[in-house]
Amino acid sequence: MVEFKKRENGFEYIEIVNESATAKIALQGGHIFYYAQHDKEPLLWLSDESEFKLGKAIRGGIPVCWPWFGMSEDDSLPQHGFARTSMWEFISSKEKNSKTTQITLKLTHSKESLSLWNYHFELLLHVSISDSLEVELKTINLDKKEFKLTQALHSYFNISHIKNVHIKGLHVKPYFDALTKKQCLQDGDIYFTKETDRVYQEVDKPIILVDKTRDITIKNEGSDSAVIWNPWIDKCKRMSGMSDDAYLGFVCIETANAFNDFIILKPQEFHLLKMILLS
Ligand code: TA6
Repeated sequence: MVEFKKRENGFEYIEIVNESATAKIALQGGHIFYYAQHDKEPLLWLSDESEFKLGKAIRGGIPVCWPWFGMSEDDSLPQHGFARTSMWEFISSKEKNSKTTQITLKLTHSKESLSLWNYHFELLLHVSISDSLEVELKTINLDKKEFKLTQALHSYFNISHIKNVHIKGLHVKPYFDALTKKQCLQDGDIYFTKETDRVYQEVDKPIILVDKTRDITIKNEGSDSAVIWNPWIDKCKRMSGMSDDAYLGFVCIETANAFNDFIILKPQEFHLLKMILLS
């Protein structure tokens, strides 16, 4: 079943229910903000203070950070780009079988986007909802000049408690610590005891979020970098759309092309960033 719905304030989203799972995708941002297999806890964390307001990114789910990750060279531009606050166009839905539904949304250049980033483009989001969640972001350069792209599927994962989790799969990977501004090398698994904001490079195998109650496996394609983030106590209090104790309930593991894992697309070239979530 695929239904077009609106929240009380008119915020539009698509609800998908099949034999495997339920998912919800907002037209603003092409933003998957809910995914849960039936009789399981939601895979994605969603803030109970998220406003679902036009022009403001939903806090939680999978924000699409595009066409730049983090701050642009021009720091007057919005952090993490403009895709996550733009209205996307619904293109198609296909119920492949009773357990799998495929949804496609599109964002393309506009007067507004050209004023922020002067390139013609097409951005396609392909989402496959089954007993896994597959998300593919296809960037096509429709311009006459090449452009540089950084991006991330900024996934917020729902956890039992921050003290119960650790991350496997990044041992001996180099990372930039955004807090100390230092280049470091990961030693062993990642545990959370303070604010953590790191961009890992040379990512070449699945990342596993180990929780008391389940493991979540993140498989990436078209990406050599991954961001690991938890705001911890003080930053959480400063974050919009988050309660003071929100840091206890989520970890961000972001499938990215960030920092020196940037992409250069020549005219008519395309890039595929793909993430498969299994739990
Ligand atoms: O991906 C980590 C990060 O860059 C953090 O530094 C923090 O800013 C987070 O993204 C959330 O950013 P947002 O713009 O969604 O508030």
